[in-house]
Amino acid sequence: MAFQERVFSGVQPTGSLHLGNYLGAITKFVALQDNYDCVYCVVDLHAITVWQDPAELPRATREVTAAFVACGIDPRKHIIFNQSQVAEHAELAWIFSCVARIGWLNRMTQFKEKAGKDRENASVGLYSYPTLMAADILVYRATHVPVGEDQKQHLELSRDIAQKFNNDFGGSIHSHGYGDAFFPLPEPLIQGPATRVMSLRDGTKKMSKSDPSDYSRINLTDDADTIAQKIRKAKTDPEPLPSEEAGLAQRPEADNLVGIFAALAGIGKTDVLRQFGGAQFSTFKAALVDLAVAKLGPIGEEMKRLVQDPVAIDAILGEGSARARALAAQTMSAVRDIVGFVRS
Ligand code: AQP
Repeated sequence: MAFQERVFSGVQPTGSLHLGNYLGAITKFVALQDNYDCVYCVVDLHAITVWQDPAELPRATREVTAAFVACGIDPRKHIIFNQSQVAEHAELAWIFSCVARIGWLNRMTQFKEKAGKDRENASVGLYSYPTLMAADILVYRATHVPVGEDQKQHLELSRDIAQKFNNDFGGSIHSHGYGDAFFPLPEPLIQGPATRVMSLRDGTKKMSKSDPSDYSRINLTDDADTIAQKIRKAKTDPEPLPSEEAGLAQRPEADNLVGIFAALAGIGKTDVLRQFGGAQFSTFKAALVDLAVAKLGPIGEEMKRLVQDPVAIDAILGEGSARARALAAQTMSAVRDIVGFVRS
């Protein structure tokens, strides 16, 4: 069955947005708006799978919204909203938690990493996070999902859930006139030279909001001096840059910085090495500082300007939520019939 093409993705309001979120996800969100109907969500229900200070969560939610707009997503053409304003996400997540198997969730590496050794003390929400993520996507029957490499496994689980729902309820889907399949199998869009941006302090670790060292990441709101300082201090090795991409193997920090340059410049790693092969890191880092400041500086400034006006940001979220709710309500109405819930 052919589904109407639609893009969905989300970002958690859990701290400062960084270069990894920008290159791995938000730049893709911006590019896709020309060719698709897009739904972009500030996933506050996901955020509370680990403790969030209620006094801080609204600020973080508005900051992610500001980042979406400052990076170039048009809230008039596409939907920007926060997840908790559309209750259908949680409703479908419950149904999906009855479709997904415990064995599937047991294989999720992100839960193992985030729960760490203290698994018994992790929230149930952190464990069932991927079923909510499947609901986020499928409540809009979205067909394409731009994410960073770290979300690949969760996306595969979303496809498995969609497939199992279609199989389990196949007869009912058919008898209610929805053809052979109600949910599309969403395609992950994980492309480009920076699908997994690594920490500036350790090229084997993902750049992450929760890393205790602020020097491990470039935040979208960092000023030019801070960006320059963080890049100058970024860990490297003593060799000059290679001329070929193969020379980056076994050099995770060099590979990461070249990937960041390539993604910011909109070129491939090969092109970067054509320009900088044989150069010392001091030369390359100086060029990377200029590029990063030129690209991120205006975004950070615009974000700071937008968050000054929380009423305007809340209006974007309110309007986006109303549009999202209308789409989600259609899906849930059909899902209730398919599952066999009585309406009276
Ligand atoms: N380092 C990264 N490189 C490329 N893409 C990344 N993403 C996150 N980190 C990188 C992508 O950004 C989108 C939004 O991520 P999120 O905020 O919803 O969740 P996350 O992946 O848990 O982000 P963090 O920074 O790693 O947070 P913590 O520290 O809380 O775990 C997603 O598409 C993600 O792939």
